[in-house]
Amino acid sequence: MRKKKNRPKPAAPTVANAAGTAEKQAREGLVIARHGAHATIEDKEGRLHECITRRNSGPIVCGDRVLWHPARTGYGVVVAHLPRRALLSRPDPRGRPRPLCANVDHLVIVNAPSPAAQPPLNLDLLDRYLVAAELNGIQALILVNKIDEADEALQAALRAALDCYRAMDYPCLFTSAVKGTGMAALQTRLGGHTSVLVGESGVGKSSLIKALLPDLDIRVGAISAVSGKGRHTTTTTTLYHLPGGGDLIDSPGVRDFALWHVDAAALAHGFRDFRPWATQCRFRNCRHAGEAGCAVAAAAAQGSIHPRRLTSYRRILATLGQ
Ligand SMILES: Nc1nc2c(ncn2[C@@H]2O[C@H](COP(=O)(O)OP(=O)(O)OP(=O)(O)O)[C@@H](O)[C@H]2O)c(=O)[nH]1
Ligand SMILES: [Mg+2]
Ligand SMILES: [Zn+2]
Repeated sequence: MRKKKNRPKPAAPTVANAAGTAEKQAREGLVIARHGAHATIEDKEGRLHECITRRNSGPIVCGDRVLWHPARTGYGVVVAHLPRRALLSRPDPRGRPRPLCANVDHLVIVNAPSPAAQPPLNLDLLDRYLVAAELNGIQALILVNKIDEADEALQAALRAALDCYRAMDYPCLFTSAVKGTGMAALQTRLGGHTSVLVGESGVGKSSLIKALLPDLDIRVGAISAVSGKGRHTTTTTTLYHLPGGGDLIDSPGVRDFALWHVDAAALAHGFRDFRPWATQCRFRNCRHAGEAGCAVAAAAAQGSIHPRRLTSYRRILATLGQ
């Protein structure tokens, strides 16, 4: 109660979706997890509260700053979310866009080596996440986990596959969540920001969180206790505070990440390596899909753009609007 007095009241115009005047007494909180119509809210003192979300509050997602009312008994109520820096969405199993998390600065795209594949990484999925990061103004970090499972030759192949991304100034990290390799470098990268781990199921996102958070079990236990859900947090997108500063969001793995609501021009803009060339195409509305005088295709032909990136772009382009 002592701190309540000092807490600045949110000014009405900054409150998105605020309904009615009851919001005046509302407190500010952070959405730690969202599950169905419920959300786990962390208050300013770090205590967790299980809340229901109002229908008219709009989508409330992990990482949202919200206004909420504590409960006299039972559940608290989330009444509105505060303005967001970024809202990251991805399709649900039926292909409908679903907001995943808000206010993230970094998208950590986690991959694991696939020794039998050529290249030994899921670069198509990586390219799609990179476009999402570019279009949302979020920084991307490319992470290859399970490096302990890769022999020398495979590690060389992984480095080669990522060469063109490093040349585009995307940071690339190799880690082993089980052996601890690269974890200090990862911690340094994540400090002071809010980041979200994305990638296919089983690449080790939750294991990375466990490696970074020594007291994770206590935290998971606390979240489970208020939400009444089990300990398998990977079905629910959940935010964790890192001991060295910064927040890290764990999300359930998905096999695919489709880009929708994006047109050809936006998609091309999401390919950072195309930008110096895309303005030099003969036609201003060039889709870089085989048109005459395409400077992007010419750059790919002479090696200034990695040919695989153009193939990847065209593959995504063919799926837009589907
Ligand atoms: N060898 C090795 N195994 C790992 C590493 N990281 C994770 N694993 C194993 O990979 C399996 C999947 O790890 P999770 O952390 O659950 O993967 P996830 O990405 O969270 O998966 P979803 O929650 O389904 O999206 C587990 O059996 C882990 O022990 C690693 O660095 N090296
Ligand atoms: Mg997981
Ligand atoms: Zn072009």
